[in-house]
Amino acid sequence: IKDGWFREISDTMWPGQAMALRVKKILHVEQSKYQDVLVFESTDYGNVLVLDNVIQATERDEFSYQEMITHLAMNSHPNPKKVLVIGGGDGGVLREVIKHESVEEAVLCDIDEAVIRVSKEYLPEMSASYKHPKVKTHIGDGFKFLDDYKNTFDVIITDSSDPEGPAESLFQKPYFQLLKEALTEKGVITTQAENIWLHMKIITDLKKACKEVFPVAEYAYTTIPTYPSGQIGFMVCSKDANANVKTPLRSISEEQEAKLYRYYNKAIHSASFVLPTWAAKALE
Ligand code: PUT
Repeated sequence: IKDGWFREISDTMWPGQAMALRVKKILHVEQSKYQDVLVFESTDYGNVLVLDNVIQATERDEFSYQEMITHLAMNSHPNPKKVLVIGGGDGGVLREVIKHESVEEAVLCDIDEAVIRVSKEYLPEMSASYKHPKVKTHIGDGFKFLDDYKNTFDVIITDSSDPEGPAESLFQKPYFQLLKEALTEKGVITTQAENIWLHMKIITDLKKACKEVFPVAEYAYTTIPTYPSGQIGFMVCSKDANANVKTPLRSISEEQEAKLYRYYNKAIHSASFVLPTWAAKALE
């Protein structure tokens, strides 16, 4: 933070560019066991969670990411009862998961208790989900956690930070193999899959790894002003070779959608898989 502005500078992940947010007040600074944790109040985007100098969530636009990463997976499964969230310590994905009445249990596994603790204090709308009776929380390594579960979860959502630091292994093939084994027969996953303008190499490697493990693996995306270049994607994969994840398998009325969601709807589910020509070619 310099001259009252937070600047998201990364010479490796987005060289030569940086999102900046004006700071009203610094709320929390901590070096946890795994990363630098910062929460500040911004002048225009509400409270902001930053890990290792990278914006993870702002109160103003988080719903775009949380809704899309969650409902693309949840609505691609016929009847999701047991759901696992890896990462996602701010609680926003959990909040979206428990909107689905079919859900009997939602488990969250995040490696860093500091993220959960500061989110409970400074991001109340996202972290309210931790109080829900269907929610269970586990602090630990997602990789190790998954190893203990076979044929257990209907949907697994990996809400990770970027592939530098604690989340690196969550972008590699052995992780997807573990996810597949932990899923039930028609299980579905979504995972954070980065930006088409900045990270095509990461995305092509990720898609290749997913395709080697899952019969269905597609890239979808959402728009979000405070992530680098305003766009972030997801890999949506299914264990069911006949699944068409581009069309929601389950849906609710438009009125119900408008009450429950601010970004997600049936039309945007399908539209989110439509890529600009150059990106579609790169991902072929
Ligand atoms: N949870 C997604 C974080 C992405 C940061 N660039």
